[in-house]
Amino acid sequence: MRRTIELTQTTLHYDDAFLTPAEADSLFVHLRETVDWKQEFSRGRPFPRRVGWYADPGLVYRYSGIEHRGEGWPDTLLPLKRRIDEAASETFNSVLLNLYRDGRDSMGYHSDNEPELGPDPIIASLSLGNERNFALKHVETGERTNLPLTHGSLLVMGRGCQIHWRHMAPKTAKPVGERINLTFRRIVPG
Ligand SMILES: O=C(O)CCC(=O)C(=O)O
Ligand SMILES: [Mn+2]
Repeated sequence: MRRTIELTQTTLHYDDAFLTPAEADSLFVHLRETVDWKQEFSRGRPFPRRVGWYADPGLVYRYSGIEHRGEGWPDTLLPLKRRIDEAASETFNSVLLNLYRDGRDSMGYHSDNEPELGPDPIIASLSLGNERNFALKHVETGERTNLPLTHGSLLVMGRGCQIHWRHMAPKTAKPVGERINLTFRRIVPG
């Protein structure tokens, strides 16, 4: 079911059945096996997750001192990207993939506000595998909200979200299996 979540200064769109269970299962297995999952570091410390990245050829994306260069899309991801473009009314040209191996893997509070994304990007987030909580906190008011992201779901963070909110994927003490998250982004070329 698709629902719209109105928050202070932004809107989220969440579809818990964006992919069928069978599509989600096979995409999880495919990505787990084919992505070149990398361990990245920030200031010598390993990020608690593994990372992959695809983008249109020639695009460059930098965060936390790391640089990614686009070399095109694998055949399996291009049709999916087009479906997500349509759902989010955006033309994405890159995707960051995160592999959370267990409940100790996580991502801390941040906004996706790198300059190459332009001033107010739309970000679409596809989740596969184990359900994990997604937490948001308003930058100015400190309001908080939580959303469990389930297998095959699509969350679209609308305009304003990267300006007024930060988000995270917290650690959990629960025994959870692997999760893969894909965030589709539009890098403004040039
Ligand atoms: O894993 C998630 O749900 C969030 C990922 C995220 O925020 C990011 O890759 O920037
Ligand atoms: Mn993010």
